[in-house]
Amino acid sequence: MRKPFIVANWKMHKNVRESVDFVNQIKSKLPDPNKMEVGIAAQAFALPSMVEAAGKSGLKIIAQNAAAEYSGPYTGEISLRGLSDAGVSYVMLGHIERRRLFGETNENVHQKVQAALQRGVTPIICTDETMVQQVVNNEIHYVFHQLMTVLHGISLDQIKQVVISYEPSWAVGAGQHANPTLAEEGCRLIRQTIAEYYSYEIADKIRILYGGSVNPNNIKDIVDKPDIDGVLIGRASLDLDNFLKMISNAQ
Ligand code: 3PY
Repeated sequence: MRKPFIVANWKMHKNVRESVDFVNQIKSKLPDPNKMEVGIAAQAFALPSMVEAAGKSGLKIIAQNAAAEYSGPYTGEISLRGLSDAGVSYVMLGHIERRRLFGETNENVHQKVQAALQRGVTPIICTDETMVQQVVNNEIHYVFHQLMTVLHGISLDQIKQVVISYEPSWAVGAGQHANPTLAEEGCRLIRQTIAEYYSYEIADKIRILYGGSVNPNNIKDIVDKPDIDGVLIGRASLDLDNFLKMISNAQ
């Protein structure tokens, strides 16, 4: 059984106080951690205080990015060593906004994934595609290519540890709509890719999340799809009551 994973992606929102307050308020209201995992991807400066506030509640504190390099002259980068020392358990890598706005390539993401695995921080590998690629050109190879470049050289033992997300650009951002059927198609394609490249057994165990315009009204339809094991939630996760409602609706 793949345990559902509900992840808030706060992007560049909330300061340390707001982030810690949120953790303090949510930590006693989490679902049974044996049945569902909940995480928050927050800004790097807030992560250590959030880890401390989360304590043993089971809430996962997640970084939104990290550098591939261990340490050195990389001004402004976030080190995996620092994240690991701070008790951060997951790191999102290759989010569509990192790729589109900051020019991250599949090769960059590949190096970061390898570095995260070496440092013991579990990568949430983000893949994406555009509406044109998905619907008009029927380019099913786009996500396949993206995934294969990122996973190149990742061993059987390592792949078991990763989480993958599928965030089509046609659903990410303000005013867009999620389409549970297309979301399932994308996640199924990713699972098939893992099955062909690794094995059916691994594909059956790996968690694949969907991200893009998830809200309290559509979350149940999305997580009920057979190949979708959870969600990444943008804007709708910033408000505590809304996020709690989504966690409850997803169960
Ligand atoms: C969104 O839903 O906007 C996201 O980017 C989730 O990661």
